[in-house]
Formats: sequence, C-alpha cells, structure tokens
Amino acid sequence: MLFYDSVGPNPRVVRMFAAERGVDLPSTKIDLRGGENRQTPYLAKNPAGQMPCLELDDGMVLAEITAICEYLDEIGPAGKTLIGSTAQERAETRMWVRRIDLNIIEPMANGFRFSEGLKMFQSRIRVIPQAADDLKALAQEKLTWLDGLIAGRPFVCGNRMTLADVLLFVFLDFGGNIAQPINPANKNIVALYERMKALPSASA
Ligand SMILES: N[C@@H](CCC(=O)N[C@@H](CS)C(=O)NCC(=O)O)C(=O)O
Repeated sequence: MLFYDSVGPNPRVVRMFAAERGVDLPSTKIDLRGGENRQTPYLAKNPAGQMPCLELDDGMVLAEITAICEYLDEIGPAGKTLIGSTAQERAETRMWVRRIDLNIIEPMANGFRFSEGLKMFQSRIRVIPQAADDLKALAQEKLTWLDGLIAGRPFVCGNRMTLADVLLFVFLDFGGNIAQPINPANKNIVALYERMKALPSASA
C-alpha cells in the first residue's frame, strides 16, 4: 500500500494512528501548498481533492481519515486496537469520533479556511468569510461541552485510548497554530492534550 501524505492535520492523524497501531506506512509526498492535491493525477486517486489518501495493493484508493484509520486498525498486528475489541467498544469509539469530527473539527477547520486560510482556499472551495467567527465559536463551545463530559477520564472513551483521542489531539495542536488555541479553563481537555503530546507517536 502507499500513503499519499502532505502537511496538515488530517495526514498527521493517520501517521500518528499508524505509529500507535504498529503499522508501517510507506508513503509519498504531495505538495498541498502548491495545490498538487487539486490537480490530476492526484484527483484520479481522490476525487475529493483532499489529503491524505491510501492506495491499496489492488489499486483501490481509500480517503477520509477515519475510514483509513479503521482499515489500518483491522490490518494491524493482533493484540491491540484503537477502535475497540467488542461491538460496544467500537460503537462507543465511532460515536465520539463522529461527534469530534462534526462538531469540533469541521467548524474549526472551516473557521480557518474562511479567515486566516482564505487566501489559499478561496480558489479551491466555496468560502463563507462571514461565517468564520461563528464557526470558531461553535468549535470552542463543543470543546467546553466535551471538557465537562470527560472529567475523571484519562481518554475520551474512559480508560481506552482510541482514534477519538488521536483525532482530538492532532486538531487541538492544529488549533494552536491557527489562532484557535485550547481554552485553558477546559482543564480536562488540557490534560488529555498533554497526555497525548507525551506519546512518541505525537511526532509522527
Ligand atoms: N474529511 C477529510 C478532510 C481532509 C482535509 O481537509 N485535508 C486537508 C489537509 S489537512 C486538505 O486536503 N487541504 C487542502 C485542500 O483542501 O486543498 C478527511 O477526513 O480526510
């Protein structure tokens, strides 16, 4: 398989997940800043024009980082999982991944794309600059909501470190680079962030 990698938090989620899961990820780099991901031949791999994607040995291409990570979890060495060992655990992980993705990451990323990232994104996607401040506020509101819910838990799903933590950590880190830092009042989120940052895989 071949991982189409680039700068940016989405590819980093997959790299960190693969490192935690013990999966070797042969990769090639795409020039995101130069717009290579928005041109053929990359569009033939991932018609969404976004990074990253994973080409499998039979030529099929997987995109969307949560789908890629689920695949890696299934093909990784036995004895560990970042999704879950039972139907209930897997469902719990997916519930939190979806909440974090839709309620925190999407508004955070679009808040950036429609303001600080406008210059890069206005020629790539429909941008709504007047929505940027509200989107950023939405992401922060949901982070505060999450902070209350994870009180007393080392990870989003309790004692299990999962894809939800990897996803959340990488985008919290990204938020710090795009003027959407963690609200220090969200002490449980800060603690989770520090816990994840200490992992060797955080530098993947
Ligand atoms: N929902 C997508 C999001 C992918 C995404 O937004 N990737 C960013 C990189 S972090 C990207 O390709 N940005 C450049 C662009 O859209 O041209 C996923 O899960 O893979």
